[in-house]
Amino acid sequence: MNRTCILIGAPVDSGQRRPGCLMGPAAYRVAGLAATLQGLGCTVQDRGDVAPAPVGDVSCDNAAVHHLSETIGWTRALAEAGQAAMADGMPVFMGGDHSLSLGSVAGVAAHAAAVGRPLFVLWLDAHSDFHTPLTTSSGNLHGTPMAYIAGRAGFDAFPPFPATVPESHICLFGIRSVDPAEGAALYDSEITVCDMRVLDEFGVVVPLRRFLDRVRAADGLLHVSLDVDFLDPAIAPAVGTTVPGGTTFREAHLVMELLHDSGLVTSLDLVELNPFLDERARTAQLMVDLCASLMGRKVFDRPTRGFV
Ligand code: B3U
Ligand code: MN
Ligand code: MN
Repeated sequence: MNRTCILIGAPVDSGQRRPGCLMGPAAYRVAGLAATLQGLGCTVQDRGDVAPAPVGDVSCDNAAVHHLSETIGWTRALAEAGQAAMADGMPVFMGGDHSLSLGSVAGVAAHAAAVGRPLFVLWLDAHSDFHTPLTTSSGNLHGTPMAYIAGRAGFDAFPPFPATVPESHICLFGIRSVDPAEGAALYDSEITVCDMRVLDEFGVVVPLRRFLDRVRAADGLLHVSLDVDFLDPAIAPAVGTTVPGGTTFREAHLVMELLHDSGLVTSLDLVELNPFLDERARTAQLMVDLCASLMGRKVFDRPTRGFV
């Protein structure tokens, strides 16, 4: 794993209707993300906050969609910042709502194509975010990035996605809220869906290792997109769209620890934190601690004896 972390602030609030995610990057900085990563031996570069590229008026055939131009502006700017950061280390996109991944993953995909390596995406989320701008009924574009990444039609107003990620390279993990239009499209796809039923039955370890084995076998790059609502709302209240039955504190840390051990992660999104809804910054702190587990924080660092 590249131990130069490039922090990119993405104060995106245009992908949903509850203001507050724009405070996310500031919350991560105040919660000490940079110092935490440095404490683990990482080199950290904070590139400050990205601003959306100017985009004129754009429309689409679904009247429910809101803030389309602004979201396209973020997509352009974040794709550029993301591609540049990939050349220098491991970008950590501090969101911002999940529409930021329209740009972050576009940038990462452009880099992957340029270096000739396949890109894999692990989506840690309660939601599948598999709407297109034409199928969303909420009109919230944070429900669309996975469809953009997978190359679904309906994104005519957006920059063409640089290199579509094959469905077999995508794993949705922790899913427990899928709208009918998303479900129908997902059903017909090759995307791996580890919903909560799967995680309840098999735990997080077996399904995650299976996916990571595929990434390793293909010598792939791995982008991880961590939505706060992957976590159970009882431990992570600072999110606009809480869905009960999420992953526990220990499951979430174990996922991060397994990702660390794999050494495969090359970029990361931290999305949907709404600090205005937090309780004494506990969600921001938990997200920082999960990043620490991803970058190798261990409770007790000695080879396990007798258990594995
Ligand atoms: N699928 C719903 C709900 C949703 C998606 N992502 C979040 N919420 N965070 C929608 O509005 O597209
Ligand atoms: Mn999401
Ligand atoms: Mn979500």
